[in-house]
Amino acid sequence: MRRFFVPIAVSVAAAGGVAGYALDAGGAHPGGDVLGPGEVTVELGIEHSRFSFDRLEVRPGTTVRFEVRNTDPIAHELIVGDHGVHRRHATGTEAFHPPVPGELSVGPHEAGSTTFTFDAPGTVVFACHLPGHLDYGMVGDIVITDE
Ligand SMILES: [Cu+2]
Repeated sequence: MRRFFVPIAVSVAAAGGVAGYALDAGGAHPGGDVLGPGEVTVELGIEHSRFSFDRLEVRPGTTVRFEVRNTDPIAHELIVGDHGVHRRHATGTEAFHPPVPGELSVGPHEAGSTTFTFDAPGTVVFACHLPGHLDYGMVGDIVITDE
């Protein structure tokens, strides 16, 4: 039996060189598209303590603006970065992360955005480090392609 991942809502708006991608629940990125380079906007939903996707592919030199919408009645966060960043947050006590690129706290039923630039090919992890959330599955990969 074959399984298909169908993004529920994918919209691409090319205006001034900025592409907007809306991703919805289902765990897939839109049709295997590789985003970038340049500035792109990605909608990242959080529902039932899950991110709306767990993998994103971008080209080197892509600045992603993550529009995070938390529809849960509890707080979450988005932390994007290398292993050192995640190690620090896994044991850290910072309550809020608005000012650092790639780090965002979102309260219950709140939305926010943060921007992160992906330059070198490789894999960058994004996760929520509130207690228990990563183990529950709030983690994913952003793959920077080698092209
Ligand atoms: Cu969380």
